[in-house]
Amino acid sequence: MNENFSALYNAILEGDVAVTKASVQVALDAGLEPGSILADGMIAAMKEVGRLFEEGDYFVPEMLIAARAMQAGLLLLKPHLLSSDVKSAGRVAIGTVKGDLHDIGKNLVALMLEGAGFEILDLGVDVAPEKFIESIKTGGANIVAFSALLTTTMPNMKTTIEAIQAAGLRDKVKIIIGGAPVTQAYADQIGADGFSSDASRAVSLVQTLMGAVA
Ligand code: B12
Repeated sequence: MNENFSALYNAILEGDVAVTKASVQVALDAGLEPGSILADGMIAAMKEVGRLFEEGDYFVPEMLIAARAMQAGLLLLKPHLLSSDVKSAGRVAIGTVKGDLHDIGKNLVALMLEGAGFEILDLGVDVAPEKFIESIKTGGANIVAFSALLTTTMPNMKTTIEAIQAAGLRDKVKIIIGGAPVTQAYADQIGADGFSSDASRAVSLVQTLMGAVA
C-alpha cells in the first residue's frame, strides 16, 4: 500500500464515510494527483476488501459499507478527475448487465469517459438486454459498454450481444466489455469489439473505436 494514502485506504476498508471524505480532501489539499488518489488509495482498498471477502474475513455487509465509503470518496474526487473544456466526442451507453448489482467500476468508466468528452447514458445496474437495445434505437448510442463483476452474470454479456444482433442493430454500434472477471479472450469469444481491464484504458479504447464508427 502507498504510504501517502494509508488513512484513506484504512477508512475505505473500515467503511468509514467521514474519514474517507476527510482523507480524500487532505490528499487533494496536499496536491496529490487525483488519478493516484483513486488508483493507489481507493481502488487498492477495494481490491483488499475483495481479498478479505475471499479469505472469509469479510462478509457482504462489510463489502457494502466499504463500497459506500468508496462512493462517497469518489463523489468528492469526481470534479478533479473531469476536465471541463471538452466537447462531445460521441455517445456511450453503459450499464451493468442483468443480475449484477456492482456499479463502482461501471461508474468509474463512465466518469473517465465523461472526462474525455463523451456523452454518457448511464443505464444503471441489472440492465436487461431490451434496455441496451433502447439506448441504441432511441438513445442514439454509438458505443455500448457492459460491466459484469460476477462469473455468473458474465454470460449475460453474450445474451445481450445476441439480442442486439437479433434486433438488427449490431452493425450500428461498437460494443465494449469489462469488469474484474472479464478478459480479452472472453470478449473475442462473444464477439465484442473491445475489452479493457481498467477505466483509463477504456478511454483510449473508446477513442479508437469512435474513430472506427465515425
Ligand atoms: C464492493 C463489492 C460488492 C458490493 C457492490 C456495491 C456496489 N455498489 O457496486 C456488494 C456488497 C453489493 C456486493 C455484492 C455481491 N458480491 Co461483490 N464484490 C465487491 C468487491 C469487494 C469490489 C468491487 C469493486 O467495486 N471494485 C472496484 C472497482 C473500481 O473495480 P472493478 O469493478 O473491477 O472495475 C474496474 C475494471 O474491472 C474496469 N471495468 C469495470 N466495468 C467495466 C466496463 C467496461 C465496459 C470496461 C471497458 C471496463 C470496466 O474498470 C474499472 C475501473 O478501473 C469485489 C471484489 C473484487 N476484487 O472485485 C466483490 C466481488 C465482485 N463480489 C463477489 C460476490 C460473490 C458477491 C455476491 C454474490 C455476494 C453474496 N453472497 O451475496 C453479491 C452479488 C450481488 C449481485 N447480484 O451483484 C465476488 C465475485 C466472485 C465471482 N467470481 O463471481 C467478488 C470478486 C469478491 C470475491 N473475491 O469473492 N459486492
